[in-house]
Amino acid sequence: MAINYVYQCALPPEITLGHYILHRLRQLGIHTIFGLPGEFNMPLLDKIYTIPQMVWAGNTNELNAAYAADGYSRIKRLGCLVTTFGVGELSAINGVAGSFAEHVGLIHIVGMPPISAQVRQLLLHHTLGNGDFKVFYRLASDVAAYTSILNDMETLASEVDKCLTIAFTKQRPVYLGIPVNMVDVILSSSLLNFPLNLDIQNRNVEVEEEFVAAVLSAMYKSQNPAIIVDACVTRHGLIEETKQLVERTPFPVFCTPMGKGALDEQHPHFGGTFVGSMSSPQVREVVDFSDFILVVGALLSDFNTSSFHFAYRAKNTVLLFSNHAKLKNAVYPDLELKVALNLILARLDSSKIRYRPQKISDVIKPKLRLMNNVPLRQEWVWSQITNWFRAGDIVITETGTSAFGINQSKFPSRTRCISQALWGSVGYSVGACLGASFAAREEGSDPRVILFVGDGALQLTVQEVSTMIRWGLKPIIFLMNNNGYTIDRLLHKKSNAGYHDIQSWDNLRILPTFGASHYDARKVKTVGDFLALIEDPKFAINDKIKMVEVLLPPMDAPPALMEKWLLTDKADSEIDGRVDDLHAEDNDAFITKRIKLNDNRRSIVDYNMSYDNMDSV
Ligand SMILES: Cc1ncc(C[n+]2csc(CCOP(=O)(O)OP(=O)(O)O)c2C)c(N)n1
Ligand SMILES: [Mg+2]
Repeated sequence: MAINYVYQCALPPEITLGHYILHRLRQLGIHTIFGLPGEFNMPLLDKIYTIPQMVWAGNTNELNAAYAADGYSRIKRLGCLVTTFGVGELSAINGVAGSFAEHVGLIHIVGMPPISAQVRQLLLHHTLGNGDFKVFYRLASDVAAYTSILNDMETLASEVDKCLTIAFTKQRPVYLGIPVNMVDVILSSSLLNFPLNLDIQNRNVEVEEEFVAAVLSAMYKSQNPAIIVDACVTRHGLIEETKQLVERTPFPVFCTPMGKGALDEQHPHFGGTFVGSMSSPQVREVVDFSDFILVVGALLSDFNTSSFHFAYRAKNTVLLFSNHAKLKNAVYPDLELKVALNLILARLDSSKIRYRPQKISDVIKPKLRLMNNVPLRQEWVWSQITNWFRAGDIVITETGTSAFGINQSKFPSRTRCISQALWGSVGYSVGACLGASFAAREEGSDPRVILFVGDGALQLTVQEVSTMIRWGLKPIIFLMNNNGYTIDRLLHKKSNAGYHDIQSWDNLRILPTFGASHYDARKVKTVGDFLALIEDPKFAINDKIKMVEVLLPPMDAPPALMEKWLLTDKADSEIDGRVDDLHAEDNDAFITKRIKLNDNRRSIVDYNMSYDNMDSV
């Protein structure tokens, strides 16, 4: 159906290809574009400034730009990254691969040398000097759902439309190369009056109906059902549909770490976070003994499942992946998540469900009140911060201990969560925080963007804090300072190895160093400091950029990670017998861990993690 976009925007009858691309992005609600300029993309960038609402973010490097576009996309369902040929695009490729792995919609536009230079195989700068202008395009193709170079005059507009449609509907990166001489080719603006068709194509209705009938029949019969919500629900914008599923079935529902933010965790059916064998006993009790499990938006990565340690007893497991589905052993290729979920809702007759709800135990442990002078520890910090979150927040965590800590929290309704748990590229969260902050600002309600980043991770991508300041963005950054790479210290037994150390920075000076004049920077060391912080109503307002340096012990981690450490050590000790004494006691408020190693190269770790001054309220 035609719309009157050209009239609304007072566009001339003819526009350039560059304008066409940017207007298409604008029609999808994409107003911020990330990347760096280069001579092969500047004619395109010039046009951004001519279109109302469009913003060129201008990042400090292409890797951060890719992370930012990914973070933006996780809120808006599409991100746009523009880089220059060779040097720019290769710097971005780690971030783009992350978007590919994690099903994030991204359009990566690469400004290429003019076609004439390519045909003559000139030894241009940014080439490998061998006349091969397609080498980077080929490299990109393994981490893209679709790749295209705009060099055919006949198909320019349709090719742009195809790229955007695939990126949006498949939620994967698409690579779009534009030779610089093509950017000003003239097109009819009336093409913009025909909106992109974002409906799922090539559906097989018979197969879909057969699948959904089988799913529902298993669901109706089930005595011990469970629903697990995973990462791809948010990617495909299916939060509302998932909510309906939760409302219309009485089943207990769980999220995976990557699915956090896709569910209303305050809903009475919410049972907690499912992390395979690392889940809490209450969660395992339900999930491990289910006879019907429906995983919505499945990604099932190692981190989501505690390295694939999950013991569904389900006779009937239904996995709704992004672009296909699985029922028991049968695979339904090309059955899109959106289609499958909507059809389940359309055909669901709740009166046929046999299961009668049982009480779900609360996942959050009671608050612990500690003496004010007690030094901070992760378990306590994460249990407190959960009470500080509020509806609408966008919470971002980094690969490292914070990705585990966040699973301890129970979010208020409508909290959104960003983490890159599958790809796990350290430093991602800082770029993603920039992207999410732009997306948040575009929402109008200006939700809080809260970042938890490790001291190690920050050092990889810290420059992007400067872009936040440049644009007056106001994230609240918790810098978890534990003197280096704690997660690696725990997961690898050589906890004292020098390669886990980092240069310590004067972190409170980061914001002013990057030019912030209106900011809040503080350090918290003790329980008292932290309580004062989260009880301060002024601190809770996102009126300026804030950084809180949270000082934590180098060998401390959230309980789930400590348990993983313990399990790994135990397994290792069984293999090589080098651990003389491994002993752990664990109750709610007290963990003691003692490890003696008989390897002379390592010092004895005698690590007592108990809180001496702890008393429960
Ligand atoms: C790009 C990249 N390089 C290296 C790694 C390996 N790695 C995983 S976690 C980590 C350290 C994170 O340290 P920090 O941010 O301080 O978090 P902590 O665990 O101390 O809370 C490293 C280096 C990675 N995942 N990604
Ligand atoms: Mg650290």
